[in-house]
Amino acid sequence: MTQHALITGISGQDGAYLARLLLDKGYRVYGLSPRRSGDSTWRLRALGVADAVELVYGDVIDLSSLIRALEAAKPAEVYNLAAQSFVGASWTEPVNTAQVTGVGALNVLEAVRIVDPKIRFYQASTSEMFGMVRAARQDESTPFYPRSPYGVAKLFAHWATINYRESHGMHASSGLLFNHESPLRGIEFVTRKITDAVARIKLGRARELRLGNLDAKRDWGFAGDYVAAMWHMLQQAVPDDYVVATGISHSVREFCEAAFAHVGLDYRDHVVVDPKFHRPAEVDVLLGDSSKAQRVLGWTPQVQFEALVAMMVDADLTRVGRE
Ligand code: GDR
Repeated sequence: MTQHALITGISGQDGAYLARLLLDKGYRVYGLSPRRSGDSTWRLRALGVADAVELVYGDVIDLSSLIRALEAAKPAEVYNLAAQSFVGASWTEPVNTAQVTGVGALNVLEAVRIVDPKIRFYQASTSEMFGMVRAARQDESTPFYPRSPYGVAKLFAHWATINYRESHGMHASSGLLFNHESPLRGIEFVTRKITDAVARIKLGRARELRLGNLDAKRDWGFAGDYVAAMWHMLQQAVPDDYVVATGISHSVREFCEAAFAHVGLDYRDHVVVDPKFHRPAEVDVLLGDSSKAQRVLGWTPQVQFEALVAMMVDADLTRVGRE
């Protein structure tokens, strides 16, 4: 029998990679689609899966729409990837972030409990919950200290997931994913902002790149690798929480250095620090320990930092070149 899966946030970077992975495994894939204007399927098209995915109407802030979507899709697995996911924007829209990123996850859990509590559930938790880090390397036992309205909302969703597991016996798991990037990353995130600018500068369409804190360090992996960890979590006999990371961190400055160097440029000639991009509270450094995911799920990251930077710069050179 064909397994059905429902992905919320299917129009995002992870939604597209996860849809492709599940389709390759023979799933019938449904994507929750809120009725908003704008092209929401370009990432699915980029991966060649737009026609294979069935979109069902629903919005994570509307419980009744979720119940209807679950009744229509009849999934065995639900992946909750929907969120207001840009940390920087969460200070200007904290209430919307709390509703979509926090209460939205609770709505999906509640819809699953009402429609069929045997449906397996995945919650997209995040390294942002570690915030002002309490340990040099963060693993599943590291205490949380979120530093943004986004991190606070994600923490609510994370504990709601654990609470539904413990209260209702649901197969609900959380992936504490560290930053994961790809050519499908939104332009508002620092890695894509950099690689897009590198392409524009290289091709003579721009001269400078304005950034905020160059000293922030992140543990950057490849989104295509990380969605496999999500799937593995839902194949386990028991639900649990897992850190997913590469175990290596680099500064924003190092990302700039590598991206500009890839096209023979020196980032110091083009990057300008602009206080406008500084955040009211910063997460200075994140470094994940994914030993548990490696041991239990058999998951390991495949794409290393340098290859990731090169992949993103090359994709943007092609994209900007076509414009
Ligand atoms: P992050 O990603 O906040 O870690 O969350 P982002 O790429 O936005 O920022 C990373 C770091 O770069 C610094 N920075 C800038 N960031 C942006 N966006 N724009 C700039 O101009 C700039 N200059 C410096 C930031 O201050 C920060 O320290 C991402 C999101 O995908 C979350 O949804 C996800 O949960 C986490 O990763 C894991």
